[in-house]
Amino acid sequence: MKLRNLIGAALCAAAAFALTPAHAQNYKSEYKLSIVVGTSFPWGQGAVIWSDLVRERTNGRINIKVYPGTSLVQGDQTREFTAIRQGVIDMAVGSTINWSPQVKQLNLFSLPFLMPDYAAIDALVQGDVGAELFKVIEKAGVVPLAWGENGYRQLSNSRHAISKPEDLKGLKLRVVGSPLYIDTFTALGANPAQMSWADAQPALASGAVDGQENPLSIYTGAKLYDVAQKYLTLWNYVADPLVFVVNREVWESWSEADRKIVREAAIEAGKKEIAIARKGVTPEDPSLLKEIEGHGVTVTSLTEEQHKAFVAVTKPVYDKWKSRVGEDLVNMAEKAIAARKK
Ligand code: X2X
Repeated sequence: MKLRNLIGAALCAAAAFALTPAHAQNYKSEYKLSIVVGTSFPWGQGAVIWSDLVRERTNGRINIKVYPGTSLVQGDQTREFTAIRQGVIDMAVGSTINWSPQVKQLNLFSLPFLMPDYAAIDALVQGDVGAELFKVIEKAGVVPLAWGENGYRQLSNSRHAISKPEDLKGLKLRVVGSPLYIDTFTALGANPAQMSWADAQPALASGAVDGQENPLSIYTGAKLYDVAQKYLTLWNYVADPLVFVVNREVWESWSEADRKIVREAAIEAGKKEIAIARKGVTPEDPSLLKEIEGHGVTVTSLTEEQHKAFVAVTKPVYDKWKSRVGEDLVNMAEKAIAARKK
């Protein structure tokens, strides 16, 4: 009787072992996914969609937890890429701006007035330029899977309406962590200060800085109109795509089948996230702009002449950074934009 029980237990254990894929032993119980903003923002929603799809389709083998506020690097978003490479962060949906200190080619999207419309952004990320940048990211030690979008970055401030470069004179503006932004705003006569998003919000609230630049989804999501940011200029001067990535060792620890699931889920989540990010900010659907105006914000759109003035003043910055980003890559981007389907 005893012996039979023992044999039965041994058989059960053997069966259970056979059912457990060999690789599952190397899987972590949780994968940490980093984002800068909260999960209510389009960016955060993209991360949640990705995580949920992966958990569902792997039957929980790959269990992702989203960490907002770049908390895994104490809010210092310019250290995020290094932390992914080193394995402090397993996965991320990250902005090209925040990773550009380590991957200089990602400054491409921050070249002032490179991308005139959404079709131009699409022509870059969904075309040869996007593929080339994925090679660069891969070479830097991180596995890129899909593109998303933070969005066109618009200018807000607490002082006055801005419709020409002279209006920026002396304004203290918070910018993100790429030296290209310091160059752009210095050329415009402003006084740019580099700080993390975590530090930016109290700095705006206290009036330590006069203004900032961010996509409208971030402006409204963070309620910047409540911290005196009552003047908003729509100038579409740059847009930052997001990239869905995985740490290389983590990627290699997964089975072929699971990698396919994670990649496909990233592409699906990226597409959905881009649609969410573009909602309410187009001429066809200006609902978000209407909401902003409802908060007593003065929204300034530029005439063609006014737009040209900003392009002219920032042209030397474009030229300087064209060579830093890489002439060949920027030429490829300019060609792709010229040939885009509108
Ligand atoms: O810090 C910013 O401005 C933000 C949230 O847009 C990025 O992470 C690039």
